[in-house]
Amino acid sequence: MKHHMDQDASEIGANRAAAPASSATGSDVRIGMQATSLRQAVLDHLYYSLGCPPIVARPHDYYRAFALAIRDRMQHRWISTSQTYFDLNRKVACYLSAEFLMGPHLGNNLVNLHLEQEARKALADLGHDLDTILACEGEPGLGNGGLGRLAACYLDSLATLQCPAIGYGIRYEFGIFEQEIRDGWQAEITDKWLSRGNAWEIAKPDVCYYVNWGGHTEYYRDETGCQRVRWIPHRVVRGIAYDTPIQGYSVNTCNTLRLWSAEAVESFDFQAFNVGDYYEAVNKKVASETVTKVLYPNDEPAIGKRLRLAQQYFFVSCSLQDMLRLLDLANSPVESFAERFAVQLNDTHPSIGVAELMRLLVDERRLDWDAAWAITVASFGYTNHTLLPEALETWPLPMFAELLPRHLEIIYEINRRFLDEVRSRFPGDEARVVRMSLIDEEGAKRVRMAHLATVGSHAVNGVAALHTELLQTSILKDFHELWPERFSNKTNGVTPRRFLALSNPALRELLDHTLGQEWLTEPDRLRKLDVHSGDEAFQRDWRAVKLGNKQRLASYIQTQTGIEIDPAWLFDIQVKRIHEYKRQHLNVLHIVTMYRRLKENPALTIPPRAFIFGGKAAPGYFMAKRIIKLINAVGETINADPEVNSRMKVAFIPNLNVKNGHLIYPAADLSEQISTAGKEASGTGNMKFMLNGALTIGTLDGANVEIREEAGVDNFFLFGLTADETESIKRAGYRPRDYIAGNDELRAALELIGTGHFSRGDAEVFRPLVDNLIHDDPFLVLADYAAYIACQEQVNSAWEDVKNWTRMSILNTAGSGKFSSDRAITEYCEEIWNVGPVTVKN
Ligand code: 26Q
Repeated sequence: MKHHMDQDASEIGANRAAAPASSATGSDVRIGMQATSLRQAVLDHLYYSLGCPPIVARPHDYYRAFALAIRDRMQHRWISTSQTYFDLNRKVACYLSAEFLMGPHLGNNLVNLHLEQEARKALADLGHDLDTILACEGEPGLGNGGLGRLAACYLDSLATLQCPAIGYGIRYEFGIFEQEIRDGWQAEITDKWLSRGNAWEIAKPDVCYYVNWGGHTEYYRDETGCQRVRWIPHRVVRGIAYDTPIQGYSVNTCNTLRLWSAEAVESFDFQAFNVGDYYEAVNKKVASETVTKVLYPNDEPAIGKRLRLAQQYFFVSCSLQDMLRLLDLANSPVESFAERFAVQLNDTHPSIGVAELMRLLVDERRLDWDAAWAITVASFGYTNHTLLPEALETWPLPMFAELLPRHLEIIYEINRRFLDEVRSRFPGDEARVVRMSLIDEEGAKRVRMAHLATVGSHAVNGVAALHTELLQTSILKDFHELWPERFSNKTNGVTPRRFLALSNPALRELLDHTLGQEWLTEPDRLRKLDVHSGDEAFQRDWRAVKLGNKQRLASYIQTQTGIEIDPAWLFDIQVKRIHEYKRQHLNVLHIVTMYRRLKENPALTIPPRAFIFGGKAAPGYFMAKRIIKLINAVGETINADPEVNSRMKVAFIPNLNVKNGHLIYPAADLSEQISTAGKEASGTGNMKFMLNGALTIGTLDGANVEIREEAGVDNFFLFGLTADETESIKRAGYRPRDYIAGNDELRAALELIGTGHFSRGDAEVFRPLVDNLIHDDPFLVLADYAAYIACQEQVNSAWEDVKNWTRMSILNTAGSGKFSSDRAITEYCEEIWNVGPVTVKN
């Protein structure tokens, strides 16, 4: 190790000052931060790691060799980070998440290591362009959307803030499907993200644990005569760790993302006396390994998916066993678990951990129940991400009993003790007991995972101020009344390294030049942009940056869809999962309204706009898939109509992911955040847009409320009902027809869609959508229509005043500091985890 320590060049940031190019010898090839060393490292990896002579190497080979070279440059930081945590016995934040939507690693690691310039030089020397090489990297799509991406941003911030942390999750063999658009419909393609290898991960076959399923439990007396429980499982699988380095920005800290992959335990080398046994063994092996095969592509639970429960238990059990092993390695008593680990549950998906930790402590480590429970509650924290009742996770009791018989017993015991507490606090209130029980006894019995997570955690949080408020007054009201001190808000955040520095290099440069580089770790400094917001020269620079980003996106859209968009137009963008509550169809109603106005009055002058969409629909979500078809159908009609297509166009960007997100967020003039108030827990795309200077048109929902406060209420286009108003309208009996009767434009727009104007006369294809709006409209699209249209007219007038628009754009970036994930993580560390920073020496 010694030779690593005295490498000056490996001091992060050292290469910012132009250092003399050193000759690439010895360890330099592994850790040297200059272009010459990098160049040699790429050549070595091409040859020795990939077996690829430079003469036949293609850009993707260069990408892989280059990625390996960059991983080498994190390796000693990675090892000394773990070593430092271990030596100092520091408390570690363990972020348990069924999803991590990391995005491409290479560019981000270059930013965090300050290696971009040297990398560019090294590749240029080899005849390659850095951007071309970056474009070769696919992304590990191990998440559906917001929740998985939040986990990734939090890992970035934890490392940057030098906080001891491990991300624990699942190494799905197939991530979220790739979306193609065929004839306007979504088609799903399997995501084979591992087919060309993964340069970032290191398999740790020695870090492995057994995970049991099924079978039954037995009661027995141990040597001391104490009654204990033994779980006799029906099946066992092994979880193998795959580690990925998470390099902090401008620090030595390099944390770990540890993902578990399932392997069969049944050995293959047994003497197969007859062929039947052999094939049976193969079948078992295949069955075991399906556990981590594929990510469920829904962002809400589908009922009764046994494999999903198996996935959750699998990764949670491996992770908790790993923590206990780390404790043992440090010779720390199991009683100190809660002083060494803060375990955060990213939604209820890992909440079986509450019962699993109890099982590990009581059955395996032989602690008494009360001691084990005190440790469990002190260790866990639970983050809720939804209020939608249909999105709350529950499991049918029979399935639970079959897969996890011991855990069900433990949950019953937790429940018995918990309900005793409820009864003693609220004597005689049996209705409350029924509401709060961990078991839903109404109809077919179910285990309520949100209740388990809440009872088993010392801290429960929502993800935006409004969401936390609603959490405490709706789905977790009873729990808030019982334990108000457990609840707090932690408004989400996003990492400015990936979502500004990496994806918007032109803006980064302007900010560096105007404010100095410190804004990237102290984003409150962005406030200093206020004083420049009216400055004409600065405004010109600001607009030039935005225009460049719009050109970049326009050419991407052109290659992906064939649709040509003029970068001078207003870019109005809505990208996110397709959901009725997110109301992409409200956006479509505005488009159709503008289309109609132009058709009726061709002389109408409106500022030209590009309406840009993107997002995946869950494969089984009928309405969402129709909304995609509707967007594409309306687009096809409008884009082909010379009477309107000089003033409006519509594009649907296929396969929204982190990678093309890099092109999208920086190019927006207008960010669409138009969910029904009270339904979007927070939103994080809204923050990515704001950071990049988009203005928001939005409802008072999720973090929009705080975005509006930080941007200044005059720099935000607000419309629509509030969460309270939405509720009272529903209570009073909402009748969407009344809104149609009162608004000719709305009626006409619905009619155009419903009669097949955008579907070559096919009146059937959008019938379900239109009927649903007319007769049911559960998300109050029609109730908010008029306000939305009026607000869009304000957007138009604001856009026409270029200087004022630019000023508002600048003020949005200026106010975005709060939405850095560094701020969010600091709050988690201080208020929930009690985890503090540790300096890792080089
Ligand atoms: C659960 C059980 C079975 C199968 C799938 C699921 C499942 C998977 C993913 C349930 C939910 C999700 C994802 C939810 C999600 O992304 N929620 C979003 O979280 C963001 C981060 O807090 C918020 O900003 C968004 O408002 C919220 O919708």
